[in-house]
Amino acid sequence: MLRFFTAGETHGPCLTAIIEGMPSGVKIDIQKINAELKRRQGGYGRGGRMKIESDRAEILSGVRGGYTLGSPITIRIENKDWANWSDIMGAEYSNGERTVTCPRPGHADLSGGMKYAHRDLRNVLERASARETAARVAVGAVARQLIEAFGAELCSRVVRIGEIEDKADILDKAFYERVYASEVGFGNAEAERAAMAYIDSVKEQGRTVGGVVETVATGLVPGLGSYVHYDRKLDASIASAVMSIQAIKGVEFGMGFGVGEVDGGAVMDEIIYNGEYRRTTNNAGGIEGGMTNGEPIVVRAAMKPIPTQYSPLKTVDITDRSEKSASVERSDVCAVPACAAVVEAAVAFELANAFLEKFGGDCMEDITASYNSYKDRIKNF
Ligand code: EPS
Repeated sequence: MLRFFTAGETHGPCLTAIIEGMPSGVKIDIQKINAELKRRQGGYGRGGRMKIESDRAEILSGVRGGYTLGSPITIRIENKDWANWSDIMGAEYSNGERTVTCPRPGHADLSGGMKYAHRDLRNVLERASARETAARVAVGAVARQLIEAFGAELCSRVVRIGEIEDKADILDKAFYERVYASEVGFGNAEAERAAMAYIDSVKEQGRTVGGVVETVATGLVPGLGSYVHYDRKLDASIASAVMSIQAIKGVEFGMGFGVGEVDGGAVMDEIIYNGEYRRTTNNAGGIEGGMTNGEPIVVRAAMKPIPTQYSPLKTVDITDRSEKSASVERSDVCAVPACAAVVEAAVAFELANAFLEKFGGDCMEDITASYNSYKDRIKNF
C-alpha cells in the first residue's frame, strides 16, 4: 500500500510530505517534480503569494542516485514567505499579530475554530489553505513516475472558468500543447481570451471565480481496482482523493451526472474485439465495476470560487458576535488552472496505489515480472 502524509502551515517554514510504500528501483527525476510544482503555481488570476514563491522539491530521504530505495521518501518545499512571518508563526515565539476573528464564509475558519478551540482563526486558515496542495503535487509527481515507467500518461485541462467553457471535440497532442501553453488551461484561443476578460471583470467586482477541470489517464491495463469489496473500488478512491482537494465540490467520471438524463443504450459503452477488447465509446470514463477497463480514465472536478472576497461578504466577529465584513486574506481571483495540476497529482497517486496493489512488490524487478505475466495472460482471454 502506498500512503502519504503532508504537514506544514501556509506561512510556516516549509511544507513536508512523507511517502511510504514506494518500491525500490523507481527512477526519480526531480526536475519532473519541480515542473509540476511550477505548473501548480501558474495560471491567470493568481494572487500575490505566487510572486514570492518559486516552489522546489528537496528530497531528504528514500532516494539515492536518482532511484528510490524502498524506504520512506521525505520531500521538503520551502515557504519563502516564512521570512515575513517568522515572528508571528514561530514554534517557540509568536508576537500574536495578525489575528483573525471574522471567519470567511466558505472557508474552514469558523467550524475549524469551534472544533479545535482556536479563538485566533489564523490557526485554522494556516493549515486549511490551499498552499498544502503544493505538497500533494510533489507526492503525485513522485508516484506517477512509477506508473509512467509502465506506459501510463496523465494530462489535464480546464473545461470551464465561470461562465466560459472550452469545448474540445478532439483531445489530441496539439490540443494539449495549446492547453499547456495557455494561461487559463484552455485549448481554444477564443475561449481563452474570453476567460481572461471574465477573470478581469470578476476581479474588478472584488469577487473570485471557480470552474471545472479534467484529468485523463491513458496506458493503464484493465483490472486496476476491484469490484469485490466497496473499499477497493478505484473510482471511489480517486473520488475521495479529488474531493479532499481544497475548494472541490464535485467529482464525476466520464459522462458523470449526464447518466441520469438518457436511456441505458446511450450510456453503456459497447464492447468490440480488434486484437484486444475495446469500447466504441467511453461514457464510463475508463472505470466499470470499480476497475479500469483499459479505456482512458476521465475524471472531472468542480472547483468553487476561492472563499476570500476582496469585496467581503457578511460574517460575525467571534470576539463579540457583532455583524462584520469577512476578513480579507491575500488570495487568488482564479486558481482553476492550478487546480488541474493538483487533481492530476491526486489521480496519479491513486493510480500508482492501485497499480502496486495489483502488481505489488518490493522492487521494480518483481513488479515488472508480475506486470508482464498479467499482460501475457489477458492477451489470451
Ligand atoms: C496558496 C497560497 C496561499 C493563498 C492560496 C493558495 O498563500 P497566502 O495565504 O500567503 O496568500 O494564496 O490559498 C488560499 C487562497 C486559500 O484560501 O486556501 C498556494 O500556494 O497555492
